[in-house]
Amino acid sequence: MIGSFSDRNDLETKARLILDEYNRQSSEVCFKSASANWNYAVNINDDNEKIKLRESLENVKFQKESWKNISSQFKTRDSFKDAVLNRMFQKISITGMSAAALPEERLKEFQQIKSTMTKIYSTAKTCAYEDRSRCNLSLDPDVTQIMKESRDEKKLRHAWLEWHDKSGVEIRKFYKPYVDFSNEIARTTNFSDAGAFWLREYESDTIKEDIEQLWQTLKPFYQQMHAYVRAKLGETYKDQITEDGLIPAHLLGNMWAQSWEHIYPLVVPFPEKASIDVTEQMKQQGYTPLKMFQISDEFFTSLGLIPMPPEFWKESLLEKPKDREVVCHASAWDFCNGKDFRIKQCTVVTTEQLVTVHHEMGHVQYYLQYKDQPLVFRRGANPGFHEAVGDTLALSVTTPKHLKEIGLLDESTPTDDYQTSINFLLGMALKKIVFLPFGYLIDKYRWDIFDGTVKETEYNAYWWKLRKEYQGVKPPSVRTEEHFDAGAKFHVPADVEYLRYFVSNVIQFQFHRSLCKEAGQYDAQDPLKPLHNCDIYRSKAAGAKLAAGLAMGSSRPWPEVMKVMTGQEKMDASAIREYFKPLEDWLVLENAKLAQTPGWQS
Ligand code: X8Z
Ligand code: ZN
Repeated sequence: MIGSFSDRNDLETKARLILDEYNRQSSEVCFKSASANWNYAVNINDDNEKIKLRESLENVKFQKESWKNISSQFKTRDSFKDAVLNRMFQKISITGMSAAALPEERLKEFQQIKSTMTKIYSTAKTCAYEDRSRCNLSLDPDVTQIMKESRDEKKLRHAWLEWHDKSGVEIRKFYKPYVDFSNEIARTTNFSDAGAFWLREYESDTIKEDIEQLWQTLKPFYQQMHAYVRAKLGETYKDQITEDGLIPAHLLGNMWAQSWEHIYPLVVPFPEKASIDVTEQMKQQGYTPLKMFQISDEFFTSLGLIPMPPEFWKESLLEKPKDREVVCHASAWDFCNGKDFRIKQCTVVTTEQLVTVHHEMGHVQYYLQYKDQPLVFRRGANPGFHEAVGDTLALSVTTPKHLKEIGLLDESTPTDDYQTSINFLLGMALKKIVFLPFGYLIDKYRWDIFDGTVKETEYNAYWWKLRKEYQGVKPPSVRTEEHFDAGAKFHVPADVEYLRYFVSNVIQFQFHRSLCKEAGQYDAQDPLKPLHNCDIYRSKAAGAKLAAGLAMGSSRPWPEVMKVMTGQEKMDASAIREYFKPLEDWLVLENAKLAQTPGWQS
């Protein structure tokens, strides 16, 4: 007995040594591959693409070899006494097995397919509505701006169709091979398909059911928003709203109809009351992208969180360069060396992008908080946690109270009255509530492709089936199987799981509620301290609570991390419902007045 006990201790000591070495080496390999990826993303050209592909191949090879080596020494990998060791082994084994799934030549092919899809997406150009021979419009900022600002139905339709033709259509032929490769890797790693492989990060057998239940809880509210916006849009676009009750997807201020905040002026409940779009103020005050990041950094540090290091300010790319192609879709980078952290964002000076700045800074804050964990644990507790950090802070930043505090809203603007609150909450719901069905359907779509339910011949029909069913939107004209409209959304060609954003949209309100309590800014019993008015600015107590969860990385299952941050162990919709309660009540009455029945024919 004693002998076997000490054998086990010896084994654990040996395992720790081996993992330390693995950790050191894999951080180096990760640094090299992240650097090559970065160089390509900020300067798309053939040479940089080659280097990027070479380095990512090296990374995969390293993972494969390491796992071969480690697994040959430890047959007993699930039976260490130390739960942390077991967890590390389990994570490395998945990385190792998936790295070994494809022979080198096929792996190269897979990497190339993914790279080509992102390149098509990031470099696509569309032709102008006014002059069809001028074909130099990029998604960021040109087409995005048209979708946001134009109220000319024909121009919007043109921009929408152009983008879907120049991105999605071109990407379509690569998607089926991508699906097959992804599934092959997942299956060799003992998952049923690539959808199940993605979902492993939520560490729950009931994740799909849990998400469906959250959606069912929030769906009636979404339908009220949909009905109200549809009625209001009917006033601007008279012949566009028809019997079926579906809203044409090109009229909602955003290419994917995933956030409707830009049509706020068309749907504002009380136009004579204050609005919280402070874009004009930012411009008047000479805001620059850099200033937006500084403002965000100041908010983080006011909570006692970690300031961005000098390397961040030196190396980040905060504006779109004029002389080369870049991947404009915003992202935050961890170079795995504990020193280099960067953001890449083609920032424009708007309120919406101020929120995106906080979103990205939230990712970097997470990286900074868990930088001393072993590499395998330098991840979000689950992918939704990573997306939720910056958004949680932004819930405070965009309150009228805070905007006044930082001088973006005039002190004398009345903001505490009922009507202004409804305006404010409607603006927030145009982002947060409206996003939910979109955040859900992107992966529902891909799960059903990965598991074989949906065939290649139905890729586009199924996309629109879900868009109609969940979002209640329809395309501006007939779509066919020549099109691939899902491919016109970044995360599909870029191979990025999307459920994370749905999860984030729910849990960020749980985080907000908990931090607001901690900051003494919210009291469920006190009508003068509603959740939507809370600003945690300068609360060291709130910051400490957040940091305690972030610093854990993925070293523990996420319910434990959530418990540290909120006292709750489950995702639940009560916080988001509570935040929006006055608006939901108002919408029900308003829709009745407008004789609007929520719902549509899908
Ligand atoms: O992709 C992003 C971030 C980078 S993680 C800019 N977001 C999703 C999107 O743009 O579709 C943030 C909100 C949802
Ligand atoms: Zn993000």
